[in-house]
Amino acid sequence: MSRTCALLGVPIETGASQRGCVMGPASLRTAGLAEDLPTLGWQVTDLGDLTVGPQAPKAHRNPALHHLAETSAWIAALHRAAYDAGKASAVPVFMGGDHAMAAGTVPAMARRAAEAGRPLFLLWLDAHPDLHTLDSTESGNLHGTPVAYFTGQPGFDGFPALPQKVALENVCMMGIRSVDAAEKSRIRELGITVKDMRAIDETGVLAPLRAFLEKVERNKGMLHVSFDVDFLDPSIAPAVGTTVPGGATFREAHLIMETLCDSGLVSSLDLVELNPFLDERGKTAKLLCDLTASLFGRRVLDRMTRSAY
Ligand code: 6HN
Ligand code: MN
Ligand code: MN
Ligand code: MN
Repeated sequence: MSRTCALLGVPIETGASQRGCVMGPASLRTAGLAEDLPTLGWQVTDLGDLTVGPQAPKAHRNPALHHLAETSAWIAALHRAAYDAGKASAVPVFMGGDHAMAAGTVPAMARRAAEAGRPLFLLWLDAHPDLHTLDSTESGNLHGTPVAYFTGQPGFDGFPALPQKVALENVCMMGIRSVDAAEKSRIRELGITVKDMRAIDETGVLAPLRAFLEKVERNKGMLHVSFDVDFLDPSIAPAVGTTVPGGATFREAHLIMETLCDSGLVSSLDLVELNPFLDERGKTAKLLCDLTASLFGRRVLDRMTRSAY
């Protein structure tokens, strides 16, 4: 694989309840993301930030929804820009921005995979399953909806037409610990693989991750990783508007990234929900850069790869 990586900034914050994610890409750049990866042998191109202009409001029967028109415009713009970023490099990295952006990046990566004749698999690292529809969300925050959208659930009139859906059986969620009632029944009905924090407490992160990676490999899949800052414990990653106690530790998160790197399977990455307004001296941005470096090959000591996972 040619070791090329493209960074695309996606300063969307209309899907969240608190403002600040608009500064996420700038904070990741300031923390040194584009400088870290070349030291690991990657050729990095920064594609700059995507922009979306003002939108006329869109009405919806769910009165809780806010910023539907703007968020929908971001998603449509991302369907194109993320797909192009995937053409420009082996591994595009989408620097968010709130998690509504996954409704743009994931279908674009699914389309890219389909054109290569391969299925797209998705590793969702998050405290939340983000499985609401436009009707079931009570907060009205659209960052709580992307997974239901890109797996093709009904209830998304108001979002752009889905270019390519992701098969439910190709999704694996880890770190989940805050699930709304409508999401809980949807997980049960759809049969999505969800390794909640209790499961991780019981088995550690490696066993479920290896099982998932073996499935990706068996199916010759491409793998998109969607990393929500709130996957991490708030004590190490305070810069997110939706902190939930009991998240992944520093070493659990690095071990996931190191194991993903060894697999050689990751073909795209979202870094989402970083809210620099809530950070403490850049510590969360720096941690995200270090985790990304682990994913792109930083090691304490050299190791055998591939066979090791
Ligand atoms: N995220 N389930 C909650 C809601 O408002 O619908 C939280 C969503 C969090 C969104 O993790 O990107
Ligand atoms: Mn999320
Ligand atoms: Mn979350
Ligand atoms: Mn909710």
